[in-house]
Amino acid sequence: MIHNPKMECMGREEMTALQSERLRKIVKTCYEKVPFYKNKMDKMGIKPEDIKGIEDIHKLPFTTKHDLRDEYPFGLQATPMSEVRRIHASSGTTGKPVVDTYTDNDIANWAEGVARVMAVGDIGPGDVVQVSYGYGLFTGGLGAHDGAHVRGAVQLPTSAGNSEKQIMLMKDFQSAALCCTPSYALHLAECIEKSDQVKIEDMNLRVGFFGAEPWTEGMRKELEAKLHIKAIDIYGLTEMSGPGVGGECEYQCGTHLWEDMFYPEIINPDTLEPCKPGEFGELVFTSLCKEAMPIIRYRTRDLTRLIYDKCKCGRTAVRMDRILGRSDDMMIIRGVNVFPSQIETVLTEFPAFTPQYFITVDRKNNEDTFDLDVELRSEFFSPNPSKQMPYIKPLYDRIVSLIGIKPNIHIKEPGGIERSIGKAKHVKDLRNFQN
Ligand code: DLL
Repeated sequence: MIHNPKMECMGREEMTALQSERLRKIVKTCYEKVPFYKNKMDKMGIKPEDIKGIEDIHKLPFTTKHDLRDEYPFGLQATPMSEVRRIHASSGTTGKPVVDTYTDNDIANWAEGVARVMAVGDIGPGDVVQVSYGYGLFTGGLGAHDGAHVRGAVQLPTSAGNSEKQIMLMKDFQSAALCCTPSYALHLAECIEKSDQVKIEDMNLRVGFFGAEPWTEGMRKELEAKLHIKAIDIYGLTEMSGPGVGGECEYQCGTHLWEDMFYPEIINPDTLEPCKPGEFGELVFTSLCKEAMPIIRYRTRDLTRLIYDKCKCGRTAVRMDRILGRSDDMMIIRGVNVFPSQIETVLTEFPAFTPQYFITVDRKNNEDTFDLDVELRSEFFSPNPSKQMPYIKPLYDRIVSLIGIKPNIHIKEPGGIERSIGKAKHVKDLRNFQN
């Protein structure tokens, strides 16, 4: 079901005109109300009148996470606090959190973006939407909550954690949708499998809205098979309000971005020049409707590409490919670029392994070391190392051929790798003590 056919299926010309009108307005607001943008634009010799339409967007300055931290907490706010109704923040690994603030309209637009994704699962009145993203400063919980509200569904604010209770409520309240990180969804699926009290057949789940971290097609297959659902990818970031910047349609062939609200660009992260259509690069967003804290050309660090081909679902909103990883997640090991998601992709090719993994990178005798903890499923596990060898060898060969580095593989017992209730942590890099 399409939530907002007018916006989601708008013709390209009309969309460009709408984006242009919204861009002109947001640039004027930023210039007049946010000294940070006025200074940047003055330095570049750009005035709001120079921005005639969306085709001029490349004349505008970028905004980085670093800028947001420098302007902490409210330096980028364009409205007085009396118009702000909510504050969210995302905790980075270091330093001050990134803050976003919202007017009433901002909250309504944000909820609309999430509702568009939930409509893909036909979520509506009578459907219990179990929101197992964390509630709090993190945008996942309240974002999914408000989206379910717009769809007229029943909001079940379980928040993250307490898995046994999540499962009990999922069964007793007959939740139709589960919203959480894909890694937590997998953990819940494993708990259901192990449980003597509940079986997946007792559940009424039909769809999951999973996001907040990169995940793979293999992980999708696993979640769909274990939870008997359709697993839909939902994307977003705090700087652009939160979840619901875009989401997959029922064909699961890329994430439709809600271009009427968030204008996407793909740039080469080294040269900062636009990439050719279809080329992989860094995703950049301009929030076209945000009132409290509009952001121009935000460098997300997410690496992906845009797909402009027509989609079977009828939506014209541009699609983005799965997020390959974040440029700041990329590890360089013995000179080779490695993304954690590549390991997940390989693992899901091997039925004996769960998709759980943990990477430890270190440097010994001036050489990078790459240790990979993986988990065998209970039916394949044996504590006897010689019985593990037949599983290690093909996995090792596949990683070497695909990624080009030789891992030291360590087999853990089922459940031996720590599970997370929110975004999963997959890497410890001891070389610079930053991760
Ligand atoms: O993770 C918002 C969100 C909540 C999205 C719930 C989806 C569901 P942040 O904490 O600011 O916001 O983190 C944003 O998470 O730049 C991506 O690197 C990553 N991310 C979010 N969704 C996806 C996804 C929320 N579907 C950062 N696939 C983003 C891959 C994702 N990465």
